[in-house]
Amino acid sequence: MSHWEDIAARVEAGERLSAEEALTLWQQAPLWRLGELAVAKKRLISGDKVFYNKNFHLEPTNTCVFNCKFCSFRRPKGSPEAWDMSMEEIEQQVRSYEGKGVTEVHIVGGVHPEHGLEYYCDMIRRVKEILPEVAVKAFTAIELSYMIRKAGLTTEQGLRMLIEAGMEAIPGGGAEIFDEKVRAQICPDKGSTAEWFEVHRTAHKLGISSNATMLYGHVESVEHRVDHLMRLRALQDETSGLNAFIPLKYRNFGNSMSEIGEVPIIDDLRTLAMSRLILDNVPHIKAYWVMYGKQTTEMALAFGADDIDGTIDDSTKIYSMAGADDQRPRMSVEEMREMVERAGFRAVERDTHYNEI
Ligand code: V47
Repeated sequence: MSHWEDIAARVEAGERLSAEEALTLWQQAPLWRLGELAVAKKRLISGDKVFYNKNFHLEPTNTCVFNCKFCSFRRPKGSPEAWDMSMEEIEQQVRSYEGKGVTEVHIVGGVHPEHGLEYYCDMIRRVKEILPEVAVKAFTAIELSYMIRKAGLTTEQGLRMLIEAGMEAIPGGGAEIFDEKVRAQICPDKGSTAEWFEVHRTAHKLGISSNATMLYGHVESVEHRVDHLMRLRALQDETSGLNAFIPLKYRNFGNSMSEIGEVPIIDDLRTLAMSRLILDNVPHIKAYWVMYGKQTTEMALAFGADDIDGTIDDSTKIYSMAGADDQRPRMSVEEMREMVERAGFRAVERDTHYNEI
């Protein structure tokens, strides 16, 4: 097997990493060298730009038919901490963003046992009625697969209905770790890896772009992370439909895997850099500030990330419930711009499709 320095030189020459080479680089190269390689790759794609957007999340329910061990957000139906927003409550939240200049609403929640596809189409239509200029990036592949299957439709038929209602993009959640054995350990009853790929592949075929995530830092090995990224690279070779990849660090507060602890920041930075290097065909690597916290996000910009996500405006609870630093996450445009500029890049506002605003 080659030494990591030979592999690094080949990456610099523009060669694609094999799984074996990626593993060697991940495990053996010093952190500074991974940062150097990843920033060089990032600069070929997005130059000196780092993107942010003006967005908010809508989390209609935290009741879920699945019981993932890493999840701190889910509450069983009937629990005093469970919620299931009415359409009026949803409309009220959406109306509070009228005139605020947001360009995206990210809708995800638990997979509710009772709601059907029509309900979700209606939700999207109502959002679009209030904020017609805002892009709806909605539902993880796992939510989509469940609601479409329940309606007795094929993935293509179900996605067509949601697109018709106004869905414009699909977020990256639900990917967790694609290795089936690890998935069986951390989320045994959840929708499968095959379902995740079926939804994203079909969406891309219908002209809908999507993101992809990876939940790391729990029971998986570096080999599993490389495998996850390789599967995404193969999908992207086939469809070119992925906009961004988002590594999600396992946060351990308030869930049934808490005893595992959290990985150190060095692991976060190596994972970001290696994601950039392996996914040579995915344009954007997002350092989701809500999950990392602001300080790690700033560091992430020296390891190949070119997106920090958005204003959020205290509209998501997934990470605050899992122990993230910001219990009421929000960032002003000025704060995001300063963060990017302090790291030596140029802050650029983008829309959901990475058009510059
Ligand atoms: O799929 C749940 C993760 C995801 C925990 O596409 C956890 O732009 C860490 O996918 N520790 C949902 N992670 C969030 C998501 C996302 C976030 C931001 C932007 C985008 C995008 C997508 O959150 C889940 C799961 O992997 N998650 N619990 C936890 N304790």
